[in-house]
Amino acid sequence: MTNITVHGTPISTYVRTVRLLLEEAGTDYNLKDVGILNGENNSAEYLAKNPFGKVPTLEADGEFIYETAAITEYLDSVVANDKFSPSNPLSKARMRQIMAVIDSYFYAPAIRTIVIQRLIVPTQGGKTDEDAVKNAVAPAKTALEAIESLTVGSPYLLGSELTIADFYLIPIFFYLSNTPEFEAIIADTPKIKSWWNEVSQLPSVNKVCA
Ligand SMILES: N[C@@H](CCC(=O)N[C@@H](CS)C(=O)NCC(=O)O)C(=O)O
Repeated sequence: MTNITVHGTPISTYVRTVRLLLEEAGTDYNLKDVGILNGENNSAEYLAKNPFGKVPTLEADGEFIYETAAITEYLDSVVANDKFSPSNPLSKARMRQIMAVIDSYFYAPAIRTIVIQRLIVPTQGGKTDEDAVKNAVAPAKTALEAIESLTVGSPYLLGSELTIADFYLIPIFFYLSNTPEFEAIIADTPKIKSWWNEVSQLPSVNKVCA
């Protein structure tokens, strides 16, 4: 059995992506907190594991792996018998497209701007940058509509089975759904709307994200 430690703070969406896979696989793991609000992710000790100072980093039997796509695909093979990757080549390509769209086009407007400005900045004594939030809605909407066109959406993004694509989008939705911008962003994505109603009820989501 692989000995698994996830290095990263529990509030991180990408850490939650990895943990959702582990929870759904029913695998035991350790979570080693690495704070991103207090700069612990840029300590020499952590940079030795991940030179970019991003969380998560996976430690598996003494090997360190960073980048969530690499981590989740590795874990899927090692602990879940590839249960969370479609065997059909086209569906697998769709899964990878959704992961890449999230990384490249959705995460920045949705989390780095809207969620951070609306949910984090005020709790740290700052003031929400309303212009930045306003300007992030259109790119977030464009990215989500691209994801909508790649999904089956019932009950999960790629059909009857959970895949890594679901684990990528769920943690972002968990935060974004608590912002006033959410309704505008999902206004033209009916499949993703019903997907969210379904997946937000999963016990693993409650355990990892709530
Ligand atoms: N490309 C990385 C991105 C990970 C990432 O952006 N993690 C965020 C937390 S959700 C982080 O480490 N932020 C801290 C920082 O940028 O200083 C991956 O796929 O793992």
